[in-house]
Amino acid sequence: MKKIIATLSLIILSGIALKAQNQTPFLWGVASAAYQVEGNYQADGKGESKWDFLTNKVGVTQFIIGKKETGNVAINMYDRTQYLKDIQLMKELGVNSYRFSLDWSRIIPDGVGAVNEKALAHYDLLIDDLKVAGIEPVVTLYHFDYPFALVQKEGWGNPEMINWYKNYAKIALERYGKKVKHFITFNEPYIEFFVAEYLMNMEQSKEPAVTRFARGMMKVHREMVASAEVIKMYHEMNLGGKIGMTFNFSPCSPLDPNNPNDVKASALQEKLLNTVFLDGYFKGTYPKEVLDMFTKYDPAFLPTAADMKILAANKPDFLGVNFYAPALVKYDAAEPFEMKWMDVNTDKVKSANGPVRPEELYKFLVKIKKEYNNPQIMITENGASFKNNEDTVISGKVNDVLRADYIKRHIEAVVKAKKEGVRMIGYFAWSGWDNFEWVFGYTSRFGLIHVNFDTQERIPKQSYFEYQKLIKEYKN
Ligand code: IFM
Repeated sequence: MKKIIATLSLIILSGIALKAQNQTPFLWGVASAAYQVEGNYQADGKGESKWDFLTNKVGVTQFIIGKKETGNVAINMYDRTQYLKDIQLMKELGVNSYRFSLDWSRIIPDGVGAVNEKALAHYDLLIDDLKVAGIEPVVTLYHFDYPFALVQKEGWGNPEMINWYKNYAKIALERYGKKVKHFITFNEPYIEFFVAEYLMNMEQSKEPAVTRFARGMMKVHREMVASAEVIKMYHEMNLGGKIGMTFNFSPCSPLDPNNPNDVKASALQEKLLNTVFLDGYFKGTYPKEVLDMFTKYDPAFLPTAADMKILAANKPDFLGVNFYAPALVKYDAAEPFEMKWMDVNTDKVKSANGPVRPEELYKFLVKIKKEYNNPQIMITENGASFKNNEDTVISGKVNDVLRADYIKRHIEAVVKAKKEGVRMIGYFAWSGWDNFEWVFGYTSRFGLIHVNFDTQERIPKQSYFEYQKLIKEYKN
C-alpha cells in the first residue's frame, strides 16, 4: 500500500513539476502530410488543390519518373476505418505524438470563401481519436499544398496570399487551438519553391535558373512573414500551447576541402540553405550577401523594412528542424550559382537525400544553441529512402537494415545534443508510412511501415521495431 501511495505521489508531483515549467514530455512521433497520405481527393466537399492539379492535369511526376501518379488515393488515411488501424500501429510503436498537416483545400475549398464544416469535423474527430489513444497531435497548418483557386491568382507570387493564409490559419487555430498544443505554420519553404518548382519548371521555363531561384526566394519570404503574423495571432489568442515553423536544413561542407573553389561555394551555399532561414526566423535579418544576390537576379525581390520588423518582433516558441542529409558542395561553373550539391555523395551508402552523416545533425544542433540563444528545437522530420531493394517484402517481412541504422544513429545524435543542453522538445521520424513522395510519386519509400499501394496492406518494417526499442530506451 505504502509503495502504491509513494508511486502515485511521484506521478502527481512530476505532473505538477512539468506543468510548473510549462513543459510537455519529450515528443516521440512519426510525421506525415495531408496530400501524401490522405487520398479521398474529392470526399466531403474538398476543393481542388495545387497538387491535385499538378498530378492530375499537368502530370508532373511524368517529367521525373516517366509515369503519371497522383495522390487521389494515396494511403487512404482520410478514411477513418483506415486511420484507426494506423493509430493502433502508432500505439504499438510506442510514440506519444503524431505530426500531420491540415488540408486548406478541404477546409476552405476556394481558398477564401465558405468554410467546409465537414472537413473541420473530420480533423476534430481525428484529433480526438488520437488523444483517446494517448497520442498528442502536432498540427502543420500548411505543407506545400493549397487551394487551386489561389494558384490561379498566382499563389505566393501575390502579396495578398499572406492575408488569405492568415484567414485560413485563424479558422484552424480557433477550432483546434484548445486541444492541440503544438502548431507548425509552414513546412520547408525552400523545398516548396526552390526544389519542387524548379524541378517542375526545368523543362518549360526559358528564364535562367538563378532568376527562378530568386523569384522563389520572394515567395519564401512571404511565407516567413505570413508565419510571423500567425505566430503573433496565436500568441494573442493565449491558448497556452506552442507555435513554430519548420525548415529543411543541410549543413554544408566543401566536397574537396583542399579545393578553394569548393570551399568558397560551400560557404555561400551554407548561407543560402541554412543561415538565411535561421537569421530571418530568429533575428528578422537576412545575410547581406544573399539579399544582394537575390535582388540582382530578381529586381522584384524586395523585402520591406515593415516585413523585417514583423519578423523581428514575433518570436516563435520553437524551431522545427527537418534533417535528412548534409550538403557536400562542389564548384561547377555550369550550375546555378556555380555550384552543385544535390546528388553529390561520395559515401558508400547512398540515401536519396544525400550522405548519411548523423554527426552533422549533432554539430548543427549545437551550433544553433550557441548562435541563436538556445531556442527550443523539435526535429519535425528525419528519415531516409534508399536506392536499393531494402523495402522489398520477403516472406511477409521487410528487413530495411539501412533505414533502421539511420534512425538509430540520428536519434543518438539528438540524445547527445540534448544531454549537452540543446533544448530538444521532440523527434519525429519521416515517415510513419510509405506514401506519395511528390514528383517521385510512389517510387521513393520513406516509411517505417511498408504500404502495399494496391491493397493498402501495412507491414511494420525492421526500422519500426528499431524505433520502438529506442523509444523505450530513451523515454525517460
Ligand atoms: O516527403 C517529404 C516531405 O513532404 C517534406 N520533407 C522531406 C520528405 C522526404 O523527401
